[in-house]
Amino acid sequence: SQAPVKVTVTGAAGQIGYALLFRIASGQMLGPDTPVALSMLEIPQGLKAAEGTAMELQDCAFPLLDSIQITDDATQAFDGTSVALLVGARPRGPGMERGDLLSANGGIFKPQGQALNAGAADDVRVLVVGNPANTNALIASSFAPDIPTTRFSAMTRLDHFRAVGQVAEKLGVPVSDVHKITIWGNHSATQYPDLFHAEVGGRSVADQVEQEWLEGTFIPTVAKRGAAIIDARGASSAASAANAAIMHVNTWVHGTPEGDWTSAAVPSDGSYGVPEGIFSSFPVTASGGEWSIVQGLEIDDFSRGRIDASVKELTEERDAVKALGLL
Ligand code: NAX
Repeated sequence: SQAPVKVTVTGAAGQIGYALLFRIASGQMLGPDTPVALSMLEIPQGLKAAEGTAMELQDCAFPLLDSIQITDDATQAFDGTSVALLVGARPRGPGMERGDLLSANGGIFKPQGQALNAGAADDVRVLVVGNPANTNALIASSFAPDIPTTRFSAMTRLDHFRAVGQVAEKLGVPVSDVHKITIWGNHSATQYPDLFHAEVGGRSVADQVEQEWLEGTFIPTVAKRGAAIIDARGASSAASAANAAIMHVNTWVHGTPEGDWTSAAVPSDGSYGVPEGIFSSFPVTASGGEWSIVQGLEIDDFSRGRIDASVKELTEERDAVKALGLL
């Protein structure tokens, strides 16, 4: 049978980590034929809770779970890893300015990038979930010069699924009928969920909904969904975020279905006027373990303005981390 694949989860004792680890260990991420050697990276205060989660993982007796490592040492955690899920991040505290937030996260994603560079497996794939996810991916990848930049991506799949859910509800169709949804830009409130290229029943979704719903309800509902969940649940999205991470890696490894695409924040190659090098969300397909940005979509003025606004935020974040010496 296949050799175990090392999968590293950072922030393993957090709430997304708790929802994520059991699904990885059960085979839902890499498939039913791939044994997993799990590594859980935490800060020292998180280690005890991580041990508790590891006890529960053991108590599931997952046939695919080969081993569990728990550590607060990034070098150990990333040594030989093939899939790294960077979930642990510094949340914005009260009164914290954006510069402070970027700087605090630079203090996490710089050493993690360096540790990945030093020890990750040749086939490593890195997904950044921890916010600000796009810019954290940029920082980590810039400190991992020996790993191709395209092996890093940041998560907008949750935003993508949120958009799918809203469209399915609006049109009264199953989610499986909704295709070619795109999230453009930053995983933040400026993100642009695009319905002009989305299809239901072979027809543009934008043609099947009122412009007023699209602009006044759909876009803000998707962009502010995270805040609505916090308001209702008293805690931020966790199981849905973990699901999106599982599906992101699953798609990256196993590919997108013929005739459809998904959304992920990948390093821009200049496509659609997005400055090269920044991690921006695009319509993407995956094949052979590589993302490709879907080319040739027509972008009308409405979409252009929305994409540009979100990309502007990303270039500002890039410039801010550059000024902090993090690039
Ligand atoms: P929690 O606060 O529950 O967990 C974070 C965990 O990370 C904690 O256990 C903490 O000890 C650990 N940690 C902090 N610094 C670390 C480091 N240097 N190395 C290892 N572990 C470290 O947060 P949770 O709800 O799990 O969210 C995690 C991150 O995901 C946050 O940054 C959050 O903003 C982000 N999200 C991103 C989403 C996306 O779509 N890209 C959606 C969901 C989520 O909001």
